[in-house]
Amino acid sequence: MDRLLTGLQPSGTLTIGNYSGGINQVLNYQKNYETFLFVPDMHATTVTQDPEALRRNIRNAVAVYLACGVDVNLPNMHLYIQSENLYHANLSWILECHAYFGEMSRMHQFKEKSKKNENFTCGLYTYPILMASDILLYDAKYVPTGIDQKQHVELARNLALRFNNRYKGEYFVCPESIIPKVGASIKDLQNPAKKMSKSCENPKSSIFLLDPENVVRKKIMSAVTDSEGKIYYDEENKAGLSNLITIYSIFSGLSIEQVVAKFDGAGYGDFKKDLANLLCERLVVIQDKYNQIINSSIIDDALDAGREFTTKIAKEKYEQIRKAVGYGR
Ligand code: ATP
Ligand code: LTN
Repeated sequence: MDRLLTGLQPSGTLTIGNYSGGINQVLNYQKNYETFLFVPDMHATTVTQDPEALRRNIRNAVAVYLACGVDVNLPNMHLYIQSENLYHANLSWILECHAYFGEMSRMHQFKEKSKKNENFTCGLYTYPILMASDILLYDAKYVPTGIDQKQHVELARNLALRFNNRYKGEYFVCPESIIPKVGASIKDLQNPAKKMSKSCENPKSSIFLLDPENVVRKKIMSAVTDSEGKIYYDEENKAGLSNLITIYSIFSGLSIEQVVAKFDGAGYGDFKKDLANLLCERLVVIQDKYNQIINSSIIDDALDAGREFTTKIAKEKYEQIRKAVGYGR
């Protein structure tokens, strides 16, 4: 089985964007790949976090993965927390010493996030290297994410190739992105020029997987569209409506064309009501499961097993790399 690896930052409650780019892909692939699914808590601290809230968000994220259908009973599923395995940070340092300042300065997400706060941290700058370490430690071949992470996976590829060339060996597997054809970037409901994000300040912009039904309905009904009143897909000229069509497609399993055909001749109001019903139906099931799981031992049992398994693999890889570089005696 090839290895597939992904993680979602516990920087807040997960959104339907995170579902589309991250969780839904894991659900589609989990039976056919050896899956490494983790909570990148060290990534979350690239911006300021309240420790109690961070701890809550970590557990909450794991419960949401499971509630969505991630199956920890599969023998090929490994679920773990990044900071519980010290090798992620250790390998990251070695990779930092092989990454160039110039290439790091070109990272889109850093450029965007550093604009928000003039006191941004060095961690925000080097975080894609930690992400490369997360991937390369486990020889992951495939990395499913939304489109916003594609450039970071590209960096991981470059670092793998550079390291292999420099130390003349097949030390790292060169990873590939898997980006979904539909839903690679779910947009902000109030400003469809931006991607939906869990840490966005305007709560009307994002739908969280744990939002109550009435809140979901309100957010969908107040989502920005256009004044044409005709339902069809056009990302450029009808970004708001096209985003809602995309969300419908993801949660119904229908293609974009099928969604457009289904609502041919309908008004925006009716389409939005239907979309809200669809989302609520799916989210209620996730939330029921979430409530059953959040205080159960399933979470810790899965995380303990995941930590034990992945630490062994990471240690082996790290020792090999450390030796190649010439560290120690
Ligand atoms: P933050 O607001 O803290 O930056 P985020 O909501 O942007 O967080 P991440 O934790 O950075 O999300 O992303 C987790 C996964 O979800 C990644 O694979 C990312 O590509 C995907 N993802 C995030 N936002 C979207 C989106 N709007 N549409 C599709 N995929 C997304
Ligand atoms: N940077 C990612 C989260 C992340 C990740 C990873 C995703 C950390 N390490 C390794 C895939 C593979 C983000 O979503 N912001």
